[in-house]
Amino acid sequence: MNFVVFGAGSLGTLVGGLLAREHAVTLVARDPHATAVRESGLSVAGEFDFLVGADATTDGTDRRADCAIVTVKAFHTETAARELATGEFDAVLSLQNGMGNEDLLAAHLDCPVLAGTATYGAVLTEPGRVECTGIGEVVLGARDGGQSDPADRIGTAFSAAGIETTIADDMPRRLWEKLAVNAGINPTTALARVENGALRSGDAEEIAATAARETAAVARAEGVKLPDEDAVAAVRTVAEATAANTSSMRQDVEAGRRTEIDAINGYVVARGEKRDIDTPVNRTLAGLVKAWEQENGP
Ligand code: KPL
Repeated sequence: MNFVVFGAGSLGTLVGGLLAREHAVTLVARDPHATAVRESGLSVAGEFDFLVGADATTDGTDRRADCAIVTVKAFHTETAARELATGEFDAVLSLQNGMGNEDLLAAHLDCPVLAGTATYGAVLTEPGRVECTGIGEVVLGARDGGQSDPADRIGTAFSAAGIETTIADDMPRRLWEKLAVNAGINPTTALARVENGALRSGDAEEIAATAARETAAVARAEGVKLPDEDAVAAVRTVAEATAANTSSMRQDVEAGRRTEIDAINGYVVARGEKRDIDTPVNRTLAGLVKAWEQENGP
């Protein structure tokens, strides 16, 4: 199979590198990362240790592939969708944080758009080199739930490349569960400047768990069956599996970049308001990260 990865930051580069062991992969990335990959290959370190060949470009227009994987930040989905619309793909898979990305992509594209979640820990350490700081899993399927032939094909291709992959028929619930994980882990680790593993005990664990419980309450109000215990257990599992990881939001804060707070905790607060559900911990976390963005963000 051949893949194009749109938005080869930390996670996109890791997923692209793992897939390139078995499939033809093109990364759409920024320079100098794209040039380094094209000229010297992609080095995957940490939990893995290999160098693999992959194509890389800074131009996302007019691409063709069996599958385009979207890993851009949630606030760049619209731009990515417009670029994707100039190309040809059998299917597009979103592996992004936050909610609503798949609908936005589908509004611009003719091909099937699949939903996915990835819980791998990844850090881009230098151009052409990504470190895997926690082995997680990929879950993918039809964005509205149910069976999907493209999801089966892509899931099989991911598994063939050695990526732990589940093909799911309940993606709406899985997306809310991943939202609970991100709502608990991302702002907490970004504000406290700690690794994900620091959320396994103490008050920080309770803050993350409460953010996840609030997210589950909003999910249930939206008709998605996500018990509090499942949301909290998912946070614990990911904090454990990615204990040594610097979350994507902490990476953004440390690099002085805009964060995905609006698509994560901001989304929970907004949907909660619509459903008359109080989400004080999500509101506090979102407010603090927004305050940081206003002072320090781009
Ligand atoms: O999705 C992540 C992120 O950092 O954005 C997790 C899974 C929490 C890994 O850090």
